[in-house]
Amino acid sequence: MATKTQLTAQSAPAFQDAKLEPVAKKVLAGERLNSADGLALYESHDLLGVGWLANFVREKRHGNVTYFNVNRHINPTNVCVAHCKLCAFGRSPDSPGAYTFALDEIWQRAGEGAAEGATEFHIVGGLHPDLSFEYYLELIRGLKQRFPQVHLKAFTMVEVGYYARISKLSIRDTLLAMKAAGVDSLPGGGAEIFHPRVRKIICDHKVSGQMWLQIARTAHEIGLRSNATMLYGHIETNEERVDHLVQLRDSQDKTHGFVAFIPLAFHPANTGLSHIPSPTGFDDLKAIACSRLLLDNFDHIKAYWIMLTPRIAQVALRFGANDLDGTVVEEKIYHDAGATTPEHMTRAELERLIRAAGRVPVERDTLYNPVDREKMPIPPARVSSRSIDGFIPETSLTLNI
Ligand code: V47
Repeated sequence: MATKTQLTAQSAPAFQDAKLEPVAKKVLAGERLNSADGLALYESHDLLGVGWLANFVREKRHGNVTYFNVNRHINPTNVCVAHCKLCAFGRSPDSPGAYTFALDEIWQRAGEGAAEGATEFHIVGGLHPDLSFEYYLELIRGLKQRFPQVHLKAFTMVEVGYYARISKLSIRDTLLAMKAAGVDSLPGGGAEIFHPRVRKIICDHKVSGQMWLQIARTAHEIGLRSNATMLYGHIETNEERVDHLVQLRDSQDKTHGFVAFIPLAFHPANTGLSHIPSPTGFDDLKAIACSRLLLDNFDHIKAYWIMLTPRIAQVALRFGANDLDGTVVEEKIYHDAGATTPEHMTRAELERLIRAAGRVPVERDTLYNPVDREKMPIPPARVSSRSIDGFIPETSLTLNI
């Protein structure tokens, strides 16, 4: 059963870490934190103290409500010219395991998602050297035509930057063409850590941090909202994490275009950084809590269960997160990097995790409008009835390019 929200400034705990006291004062007074406060939070070992503060802010904003969505991830290709050290998903065109889906195959996979009641397709892929911008626009047009009821959250700022380059269009015109084709919003990937020192090592050939922010700003200006992420737990310092969050917050002050923030835990297996140990549970909960506290102008902080594990993601619902993300189905980016979580969670499983944390599950669409299944064309009984055990991968209709 969901507990009543009861955190008040008066019920603040005595912090084990005295450095948290001045930060707590600001949080309880609703004041904005500065970079030094952010650093104090990241450097503190008083995880329960940091978590209490994040939960205080979370409950003030959302009470007990916790969101999830019914979505499907689609990765059109894993062929990628960027060769980022952080990534285990991208392949050279002739490498074993390289794939590129034909458009028909993408639409067929999407059709299965739509039949299961997905309200969102989350579409990201590699930077393919031979696919034209027109392929991606056709992909989107085809999805919109076939599944007009499904929100298309497609292509990261990194992909947008690449399409602009190959099509010789400005960023704005690239985004306008995507929007005209049917893109509804953009996912938050590719942000990694904005600081150039880190980017040079983990993703040297990606757009710069400043370019990522500029593309997001342009998307927001033309009416496309987006998410934002931060990849943590590799070579970045606490200062660089705080810098990343503060830059996102500054950008949000200007556009108010970011919908949700998702801290992404680095998975080192099969990457060029496989010698780095995975982030710990402590790191994961700290990442959720610090983002909730520093990003005071972001409504939603997602605990993405695929990368956190369902157990940590559930606990994160009391450390600042108010969303578990979705049913997903077929996740490749983390699983190529050694994730051992399932690739699919049913709606019932997500609701159970949320309820067991004393929260109230609310199904949402991509923009956090509550979903009323009774009013949808898909009968509620069909929604996500398959569990991971019953999941049957389709035969591959891979296009060789
Ligand atoms: O951009 C790549 C990251 C991102 C690894 O917007 C890795 O709703 C960990 O952005 N270990 C893609 N992370 C995932 C993403 C996302 C996920 C869920 C929801 C949303 C949203 C966005 O994954 C990439 C990169 O930052 N990534 N490789 C790795 N080895």
